[in-house]
Amino acid sequence: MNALIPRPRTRPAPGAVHVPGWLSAEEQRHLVRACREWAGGPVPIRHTRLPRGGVMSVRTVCLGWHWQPYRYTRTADDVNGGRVAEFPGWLGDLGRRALADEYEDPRAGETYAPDTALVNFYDGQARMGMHQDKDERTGDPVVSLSIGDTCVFRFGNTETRGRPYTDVELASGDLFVFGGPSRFAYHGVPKVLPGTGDPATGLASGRLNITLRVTGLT
Ligand SMILES: O=C(O)CCC(=O)C(=O)O
Repeated sequence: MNALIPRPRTRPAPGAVHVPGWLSAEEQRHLVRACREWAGGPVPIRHTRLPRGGVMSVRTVCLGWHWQPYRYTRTADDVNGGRVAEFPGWLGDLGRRALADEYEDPRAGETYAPDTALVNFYDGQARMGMHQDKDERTGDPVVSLSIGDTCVFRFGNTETRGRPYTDVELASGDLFVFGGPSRFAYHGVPKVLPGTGDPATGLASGRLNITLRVTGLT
């Protein structure tokens, strides 16, 4: 990714927006430090087991609520039975700022109250298949932050895993928000481009993705 060539904001579908270079270098470093701490527990980062016996190539740790296919719980019964780390207030502030920027309206994020985050780590081989984020009980937007190696993010439609879809390169610092008519669109990560991240973020290799969501659970 050539940092000298500005990448424009795009809207791959109604309700979906990609904002390149949204996080500052310091925010990226701060998030990498925080992710490292979350990865250590109380519920450690793990490859999620799927009900049919498969194992995801991505490693995930959750905040606020623990996600396992296909539900949220307070305790990580598929890992160590522990309660996941609290969802920090500052991460909610970041989510509200993301929505305000997405809509280019300072008030747009005021009522956004994410209560869970899924922190995904991809090594160079990891992938994520096309899926919908639909275990939340609200239609509030998903805010997605990327750090480290660039990936190909496939953003599709709400009906099928197949076409039409748009492939978007998500680089370090990029923001992607999907809400409104795109909230339940299929999406996935078919490819990570190893060696494209900047080790100055604190991540020597691989890719971090953090998605903020509103579960609607109490
Ligand atoms: O890594 C990404 O950009 C997407 C992550 C994702 O789709 C998910 O956590 O559900």
